[in-house]
Amino acid sequence: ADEALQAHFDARIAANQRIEPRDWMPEAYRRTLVRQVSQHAHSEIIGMQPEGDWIASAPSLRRKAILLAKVQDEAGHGLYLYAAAETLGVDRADLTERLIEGRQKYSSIFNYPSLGYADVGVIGWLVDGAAICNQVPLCRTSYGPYARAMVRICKEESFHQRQGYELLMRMMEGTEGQRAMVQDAVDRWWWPSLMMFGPPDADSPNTRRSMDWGIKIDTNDELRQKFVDMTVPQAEKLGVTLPDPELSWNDERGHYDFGTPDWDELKRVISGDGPKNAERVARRRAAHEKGAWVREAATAYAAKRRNTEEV
Ligand code: FAQ
Repeated sequence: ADEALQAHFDARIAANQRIEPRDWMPEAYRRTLVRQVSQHAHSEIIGMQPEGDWIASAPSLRRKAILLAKVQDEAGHGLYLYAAAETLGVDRADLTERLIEGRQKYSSIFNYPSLGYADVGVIGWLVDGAAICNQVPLCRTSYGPYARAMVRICKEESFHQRQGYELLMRMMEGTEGQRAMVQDAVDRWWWPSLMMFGPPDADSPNTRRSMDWGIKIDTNDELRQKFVDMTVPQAEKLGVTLPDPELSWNDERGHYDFGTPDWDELKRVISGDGPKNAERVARRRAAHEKGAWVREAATAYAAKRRNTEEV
């Protein structure tokens, strides 16, 4: 019977049909999705911190309203993705435990500090830009709930990217000092943004199988190239220099050539030893512990309502 189920699953993947929560799926497919979707959810939640640090010191009421809305969107994306993960038979509370105990990963990018307000713009431009590049193809991923979550998230993400770019355009019209702040932030975030796409293909243990299953649509290097090609003209228009002397248009390939990211740095950051790993996880843990009374109250209220309804 298992063979028939497997054959049915393989045929659906081959025909580009979606797998839904109640469909039979191989255990390894389910586990891979739990891993990717929960890491993605954790990234959104931890990803609130670098920008969240600037809400209280936004330079104007308008910028504060924009930033608050963006960070709230990230919380929404996280919750949306936890809900998608739960359709795979895992529990959100358990996933949060795994995150704050350091047993599950989240994106390396959020382990770098945001040192000035220009960082808010650069995170929107480069980090959300990289996120869109990675996530637009995932709207066609084979697992239904993840694909549908991506459609909605991408719409908001492209708005986030534009708000970042608009903020930087305004700063570039400002003083010499403001332009220097933008350039400094670009210098610090460029290479970590390229690392968001993961290790090079030759060193990516999961890509092959995830592509066979239709979970991933493109390889890490393909998406990284797409991001570079899309971003270089934006940098030119903005008037900033990307910190890579090897960056140049290659007519033969029809793509930009670019330098090699520091893969040892990516390994260090992924394994917990980045500039801000300890602080990000500690803060998430503290917020979770501080919120215990809310969860208890909500659970007690739900139980009370159930009892009243029964009577
Ligand atoms: N950071 O074999 P692969 C956002 C791990 S966007 C940390 O290539 P895979 C929006 C990988 O998990 C950011 N870990 O793995 C936002 C694996 O470890 P494991 C979130 C990384 O899965 C913007 C190992 O290395 N986006 O949050 C990283 O096939 C602004 C080997 O790697 C997503 O999660 C990394 N950069 O490909 C929010 C997108 N790269 O689990 C706030 C969905 C690799 O075996 C503000 N995810 N690893 O122990 C994906 O597309 C894939 O999971 C990849 C990795 C491409 C990230």
